[in-house]
Amino acid sequence: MKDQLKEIQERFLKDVQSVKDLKDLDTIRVQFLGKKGELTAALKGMGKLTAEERPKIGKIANDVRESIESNLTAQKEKFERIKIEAQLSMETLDVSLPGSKKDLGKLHPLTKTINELEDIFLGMGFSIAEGPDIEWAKYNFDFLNVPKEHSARDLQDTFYVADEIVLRTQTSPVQVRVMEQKKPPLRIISPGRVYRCDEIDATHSPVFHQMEGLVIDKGITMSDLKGTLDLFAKKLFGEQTKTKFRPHQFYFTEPSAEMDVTCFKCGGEGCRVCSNTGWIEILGCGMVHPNVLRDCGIDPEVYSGFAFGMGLDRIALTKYGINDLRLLFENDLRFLGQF
Ligand code: 2NM
Repeated sequence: MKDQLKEIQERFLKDVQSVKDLKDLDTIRVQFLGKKGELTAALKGMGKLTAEERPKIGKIANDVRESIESNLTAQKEKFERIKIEAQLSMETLDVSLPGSKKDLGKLHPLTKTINELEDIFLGMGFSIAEGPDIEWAKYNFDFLNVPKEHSARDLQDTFYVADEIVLRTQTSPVQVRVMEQKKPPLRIISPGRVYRCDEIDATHSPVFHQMEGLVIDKGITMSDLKGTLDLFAKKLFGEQTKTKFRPHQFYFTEPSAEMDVTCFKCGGEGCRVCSNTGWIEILGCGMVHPNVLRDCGIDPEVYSGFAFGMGLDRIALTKYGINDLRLLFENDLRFLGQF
């Protein structure tokens, strides 16, 4: 029986050499140590031994079992290490390889323009006011001193949603709403989308963007208007920029003017950007009409104010040297990615 045990141990040592992986190893474990394994089968013969032989053979059997078990454990650790090493070498990161490029998002030139103008006016103490795109006709026209017979109110020029409801044609109704709700002093700008019945071409779109501004306090004069807007022009186009105010007419302001700035490209010499005039028209402005103040609940005997409005799309086109308004709305990333 002693020989039988030795033979099992030797055969195990020989067989285990051909084991190639953890699965083979488990098969061989079951074959030698399992319930129906070779060692178990051999030990069944123990009953036939004499009392003298039994402890000796028992010890040998235990030694054989322990030697097989420790061998199996060592093999198991070896195969697990090999597996991990193979995995590590496969998953090695080569930091010298070029990375995979990600496309970064960019701000739309119009958004950049709006942000820049907002920053300038926030820096001068203005706050931003917003209101609905779908607006009461009375806020869009009546409160702004636009007479009933004015052509701007026509179906030809304005999108009507219902009888007395329009898509706002300017952002002035936002300012009317603020004047109604808040007491002066007021210093606000209202950027936003506006709508007019226009055919689309290089300079027109039925949807475009405006920013209007309003300042109301005791003792506000045309000099405040000119000083504020001249400073704005210098911040937007550079210190060297000069401004020029030409008389104009709006229903909601009196007197009214349009402001031109010297061309930021040629400095006034005349070039493609300014159509050889040396000047670029930027905005309309004026002193808020007493009728507008009164209708909005502000006493024109106590308060006065100035207002202005500008087309953001046109300013974006000028600033970024774009020659067609439609490019701003077509969302072609090959175009928008350039700015
Ligand atoms: C412009 C030109 C001149 C203007 C007037 C007002 C209000 F509400 F105070 F009457 N808001 N915006 C205004 C004045 C707008 O846009 C070319």
